[in-house]
Amino acid sequence: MLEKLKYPALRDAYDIMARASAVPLWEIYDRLVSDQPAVHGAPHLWHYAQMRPLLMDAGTRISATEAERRVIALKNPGLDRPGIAQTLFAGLQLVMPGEIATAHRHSQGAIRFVLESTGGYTAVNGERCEMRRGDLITTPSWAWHDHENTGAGPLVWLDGLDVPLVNFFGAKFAEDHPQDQQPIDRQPDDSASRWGAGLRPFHGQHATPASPVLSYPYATTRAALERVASSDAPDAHHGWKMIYTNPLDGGHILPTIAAFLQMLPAGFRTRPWRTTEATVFAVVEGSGTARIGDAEWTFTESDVFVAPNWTWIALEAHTDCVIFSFSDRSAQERLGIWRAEEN
Ligand code: GTQ
Repeated sequence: MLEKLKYPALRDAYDIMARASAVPLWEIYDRLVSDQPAVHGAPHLWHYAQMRPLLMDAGTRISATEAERRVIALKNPGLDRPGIAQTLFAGLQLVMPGEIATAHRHSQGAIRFVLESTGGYTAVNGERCEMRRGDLITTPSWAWHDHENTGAGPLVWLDGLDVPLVNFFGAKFAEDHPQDQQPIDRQPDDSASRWGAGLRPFHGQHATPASPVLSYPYATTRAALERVASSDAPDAHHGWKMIYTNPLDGGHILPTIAAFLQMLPAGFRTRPWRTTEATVFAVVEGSGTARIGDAEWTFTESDVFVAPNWTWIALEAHTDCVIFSFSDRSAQERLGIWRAEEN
């Protein structure tokens, strides 16, 4: 615990403290309180062209039922736990044609961003949310969810979960549904109709802090972004960027996780910015260069990359780009600790 001591002459006192399960704060202060954040984990990019064959191979070797969730987790090479960042878990999930991933629920909240689909859905709280490329689906804490591929090709999406945060707090719970697939007792688009059409139910209240809208289809979000882009100049740090919102309060979609969609025109280079949140990016359309801290990669469609906390981010579009991202900003804002800096 105490290696290089500031006051080696006090070693004997520290040894006695240690036997009393105590530590001198003055020896460890800089590790606990510092003028700038420590960066957790490394910037990293996972090329979809490299990850897809690993997924498809897993698809021939283990069934979705055997695996329960056939997910290849994206592990940050700078962390010793299976997260993509200190606060976030991410993975690529595969469901093959005709397969289901059985119904369960857990206290960790999740989002799914669809990368490949010929038909399929995630069922959440009795509603089937269709999965098409670019669609965002939320599964809030403790919501029943199961997945099914109803198409002829592989169904692949990026999972984002607040697993490290929830587990850090010691609030990890899970249970299986008694049936493989939960009963469907709601129409498709039920949640969007009740909460996302500029209307809300006349009676009753939504009880949880997560958005009651479960699905944010790409057809809608892309069209919105495109319309904004046609009338506004791109922001120097973000291009055209919008935040997926909870219609109840205009806040983020989950109490822990925020999500964003941004467009960059061909040739555009963002100015650098950094924030205390860790962010995971997934490229929906186009190609370009990402500069994250000291790392630099070219990216193309379905590539995933992570920017750790307090690390400079700059994006350059080679062609017109649409980029999805999610982060722990929602949790940080609720705790009142979120900060950003622009260069
Ligand atoms: O689909 O329920 O990537 O429970 C990790 C844990 C996905 C899921 C993950 C999960 C799920």
